[in-house]
Amino acid sequence: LNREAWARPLPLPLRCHHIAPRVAPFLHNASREHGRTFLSWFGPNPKVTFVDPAVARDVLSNKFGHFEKFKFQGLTKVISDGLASHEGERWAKHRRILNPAFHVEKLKRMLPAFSACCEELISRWMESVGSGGSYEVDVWPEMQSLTGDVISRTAFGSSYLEGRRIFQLQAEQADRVMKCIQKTVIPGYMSLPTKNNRRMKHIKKEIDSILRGLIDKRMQALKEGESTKDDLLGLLLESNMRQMEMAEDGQSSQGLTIEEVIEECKLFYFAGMETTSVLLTWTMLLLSMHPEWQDRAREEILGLFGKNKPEYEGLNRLKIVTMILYEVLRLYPPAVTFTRQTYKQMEIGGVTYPAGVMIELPVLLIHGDPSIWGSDVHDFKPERFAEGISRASKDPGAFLPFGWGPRICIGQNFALLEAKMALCMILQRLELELAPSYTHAPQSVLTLRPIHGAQVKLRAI
Ligand code: MNH
Repeated sequence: LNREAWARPLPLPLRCHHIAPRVAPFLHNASREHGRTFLSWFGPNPKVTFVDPAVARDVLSNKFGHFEKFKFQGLTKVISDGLASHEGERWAKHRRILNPAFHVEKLKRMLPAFSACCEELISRWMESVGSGGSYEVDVWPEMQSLTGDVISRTAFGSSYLEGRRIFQLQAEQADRVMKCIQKTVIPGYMSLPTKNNRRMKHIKKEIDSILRGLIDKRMQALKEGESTKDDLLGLLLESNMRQMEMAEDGQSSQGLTIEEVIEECKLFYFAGMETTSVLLTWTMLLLSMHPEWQDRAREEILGLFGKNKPEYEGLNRLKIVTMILYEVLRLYPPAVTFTRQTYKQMEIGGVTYPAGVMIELPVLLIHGDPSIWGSDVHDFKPERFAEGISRASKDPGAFLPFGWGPRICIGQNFALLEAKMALCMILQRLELELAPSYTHAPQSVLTLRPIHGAQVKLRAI
């Protein structure tokens, strides 16, 4: 793993977004040399990579239950052992409990919280900009605190402070796991008493205790007669109470244990902050690099809302902004690759694979395949989404930023709505320009991040 080489900045000017050679050099080179399907080794595991949207959909749909998520001892589970890492009945039960938290009606009711969080951020920026001036800022940490604020308020009805602390700790966990990624493949490595592992244990304890504090507060409010909030934490706790009643009656468990509730909270803090913040960051960067699209987006936004607060119906009518977000998700998918493993012997494309083979589906390469998207595949061209996702390429199912099938991202509508709200409110009041200090250095550290920051110059309009 040559992390230094990965982090080397790409040269400006940036009209071309061919980032695979830097973000995933191994995958990029292997697919050039060996084609759409190739075998490699991931620690002791054989891994087959398919740069093929049809195979990707097939594997992700998991029609015959042959695939599981790849069990990489400890990697994602360190950060959270929730919905995203469960299988079978247990997964189905958790997904059933959590789905209602993202129902359209719920999303509509979250809008005031979305706009309040954006307003706070933008007012702060406006102060720094001053009248007629400009303000240079790394928008990446700013977007992290925005999405952290949003998930804290909407899913947990809590203050931003807890979210911020949890985020810091989870980011450190992610860094530490990534730094010893090769060692963590060794069975049992995570339980050795190394300095790193001791720090990891300590972080876990602190996160758990913050979450227990949040949960206790909510439980206390319930006991004092406050009605259940129907946010994510409310649903989780309701399910926990069901669990306890059932256990008293000696029935089999229908709800979640308190440990499971805590793991789900961790997952939603992480998923809710990390992915959407990088989406918003790349969008701000790309709009700075492509001012013609920034102008078109602003024109649409001002046409629909003027300088008023965006409302739900209007946000759903945004066309240009949606096309831009899709194009950003195509070129800079926050999750660059999906992994599964065969659970039973299994045939893919005429080849039989035994159980235990790791399957890799690199979305980044699928999104960057000229035979699907055309020879302008590496250009930023939101117009390809003008007729919707299914008409954007030769293969109507080649756009997979949120995955596919039963395990498709549960938060995709939440994320898109949040991103639309934020973009509208930003572009209503500010002009974006790439700062001279910006260096283009996308790197995949769990998600696709701008590793040297996202310095943007803001100007009041
Ligand atoms: Mn999200 C699963 C991408 C925002 C919560 N998410 C996935 C998967 C992808 C993904 C890809 C499926 C991975 C796989 O099949 O291996 N998620 C995104 C992107 C964004 C995003 C690109 C934003 C942009 N995700 C969010 C938000 C939340 C969230 C916001 C929560 C508030 N995602 C999840 C959860 C899962 C998931 C939970 C696991 C679902 C499951 O396994 O059933």
